[in-house]
Amino acid sequence: MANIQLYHFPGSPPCRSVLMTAKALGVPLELKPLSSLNKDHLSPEFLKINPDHTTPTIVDGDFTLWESRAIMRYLVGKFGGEDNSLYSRDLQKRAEVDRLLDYDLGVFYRTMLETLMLPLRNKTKTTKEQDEKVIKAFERIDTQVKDKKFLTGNTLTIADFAVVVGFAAEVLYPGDMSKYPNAMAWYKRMQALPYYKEVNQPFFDLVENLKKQRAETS
Ligand SMILES: N[C@@H](CCC(=O)N[C@@H](CS)C(=O)NCC(=O)O)C(=O)O
Repeated sequence: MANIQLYHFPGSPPCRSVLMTAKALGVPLELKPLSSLNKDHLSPEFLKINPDHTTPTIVDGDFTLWESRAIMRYLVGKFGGEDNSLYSRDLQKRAEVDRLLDYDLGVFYRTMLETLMLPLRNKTKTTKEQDEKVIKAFERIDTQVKDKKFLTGNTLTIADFAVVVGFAAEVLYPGDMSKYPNAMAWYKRMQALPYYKEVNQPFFDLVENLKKQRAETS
């Protein structure tokens, strides 16, 4: 059986959550890196695959799927066996994971993107309202992992993968992360996963490059 192909921007947060899911499941993916700089995602070939032109996108034979959270669910469903704690079949456990995935899509990731990542890329300043949002988002995660190893309990789930890729933008946060000790303990646990560094390093390399560029032009 041919490997699933993953179209990705190296370092991209939603691509990293999919890559960590594949690693956790031991599923090899055929990586198809795209360059956002060269606008590969807007090429006629890629638009035929994904008219929304977003990465991550997977191609599994004649089936194509995009949206990172949908891809994570698909991979666990396809390769996770009878019941996999990454996305349990238990209705309530699954509902809790879904709640966090929805919160991440609607609030958390968006806050990290708009308040920490995009200002670095676009060389813009954040508003007071955005600064308040980011504090609330960190507080939310801190409360969520209080007395737990992972976001929904003591087992790792795809919600942890979804949230941690946005949380990693804390490296850009000028405030004091020691105010969120539960969240930071969880983040350390995530960083200790055997595949964490390999998958996430390209993001930190991108951040370093952008910081350098910003320093040179300011
Ligand atoms: N909600 C989507 C977001 C995907 C997304 O916006 N990916 C960015 C890269 S981080 C992208 O492909 N941007 C190019 C574009 O939207 O044209 C997901 O989780 O997969």
